[in-house]
Amino acid sequence: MKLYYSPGACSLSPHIVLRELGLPFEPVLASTKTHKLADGTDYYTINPKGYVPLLELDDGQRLSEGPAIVQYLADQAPAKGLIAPAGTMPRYRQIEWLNFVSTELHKSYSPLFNPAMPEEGKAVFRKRLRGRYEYLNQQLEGRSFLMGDSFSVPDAYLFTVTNWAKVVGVDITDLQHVQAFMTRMAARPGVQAAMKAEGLLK
Ligand SMILES: N[C@@H](CCC(=O)N[C@@H](CS)C(=O)NCC(=O)O)C(=O)O
Repeated sequence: MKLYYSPGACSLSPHIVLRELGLPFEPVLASTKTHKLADGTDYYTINPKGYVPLLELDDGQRLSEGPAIVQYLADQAPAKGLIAPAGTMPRYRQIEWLNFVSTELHKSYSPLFNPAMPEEGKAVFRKRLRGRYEYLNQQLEGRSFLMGDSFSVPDAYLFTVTNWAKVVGVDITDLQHVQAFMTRMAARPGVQAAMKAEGLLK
């Protein structure tokens, strides 16, 4: 498999999942700024949507959208326990979290990275994110991970987007359960391996 990624972008989430699962894959850098690969290939010819992540399977099929990719990956190695079996209530809870991270967090961060967004607009999204993190802080009280005691795919996605808070000025430093979650995640070997491979850690 190939994972098209950009350092520190939302593609870090499937990257973490691949490392946690120990599946063989080739990381391929795709710039979110130039939309080109290192060899100059136009990334739009690979993913017409132009964004990362994109997973290319061994049979050549290409799968986009982070929440779909992490579920696909975790389903390849069910014994690792990163996703609940399809049709069970825990699976729907994981999809519920993936959707929350995607639509309530990830896509509220996006305007904060957009130089065309005026400061007043950014303030609206910072406030919105702060509210979502206050909810998350309550949810994480007494839990190591989103699903309870064990790490699963929505945790990789939550960790990935929450790393952006300090970059774009969303102050969540006082939310102790969110901070404890981030510390716990950062200590995982799979997370460290993905971050090192992306040049985010020495
Ligand atoms: N709906 C997509 C969104 C992915 C996305 O927002 N990717 C960003 C990086 S975090 C990107 O590649 N932006 C560059 C672009 O849109 O051209 C998903 O959930 O996978």
